[in-house]
Amino acid sequence: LSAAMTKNVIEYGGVGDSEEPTHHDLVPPAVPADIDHILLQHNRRTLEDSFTRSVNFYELMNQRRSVRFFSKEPVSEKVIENLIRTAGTAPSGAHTEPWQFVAVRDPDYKQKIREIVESEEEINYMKRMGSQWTNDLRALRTTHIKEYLTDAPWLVLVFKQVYTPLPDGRKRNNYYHEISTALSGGILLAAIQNAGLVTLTSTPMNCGPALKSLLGRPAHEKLLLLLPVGLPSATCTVPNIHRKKLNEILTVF
Ligand code: IYR
Repeated sequence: LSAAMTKNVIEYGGVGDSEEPTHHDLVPPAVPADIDHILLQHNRRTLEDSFTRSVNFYELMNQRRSVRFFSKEPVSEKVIENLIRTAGTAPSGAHTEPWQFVAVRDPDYKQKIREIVESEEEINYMKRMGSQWTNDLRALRTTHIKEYLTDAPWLVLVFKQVYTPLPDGRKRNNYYHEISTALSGGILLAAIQNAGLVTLTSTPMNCGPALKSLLGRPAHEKLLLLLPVGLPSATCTVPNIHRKKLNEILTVF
């Protein structure tokens, strides 16, 4: 994310009135101002190779489905580490890298997460979502019961860091923390698909505070996504839905 972000400099001062923030008021940036610039590493592809790779990647990603029925088969921690490394390659506002991933394999933690999510989702379905929303979801056949939360070998929780606390007690504002972390989530979905694994992009409503406290996450983090990661169960089904055609999603000038 490189677009104009300079306007926020003023917000640091916190001195109000017409006083300009001084250098003394500025918290240090995530990247030091005197960092050197180096030559870009770039693998140039032939036009043919570029085309082939674009088709192949599309075909891989077009097979991604949101999966709600998981096998209990394990997935190695090394694979999870590589998926998170990949998610961490996402671009971020001012290179603040405002994300934190919590990977849960421990069955007791998974059980507690399931209890928190199911009890909130029961209220979501009964009261908070309302009849329009629950009706819009009927085709998906979802309910507040979430067996995948204890069946999947891993639950990956994606937290966005709204600010970064500095050792001196001040806070560094994380520009675009939501979209930066959402982009890392998208890259994580691609990495999961590429590894031959499946996930469900879930955003548990009203569960953030209880899950944060269960996992001991600090005040500056907010839960963005909860992804069960693993393999589909032998009897896994998905709704027979289709994607929009290219001409419905692309306009070219
Ligand atoms: N969070 C609930 C409900 C739900 C909401 C949407 I939007 C979905 O696309 C699917 C489900 C649940 O996980 O069941």
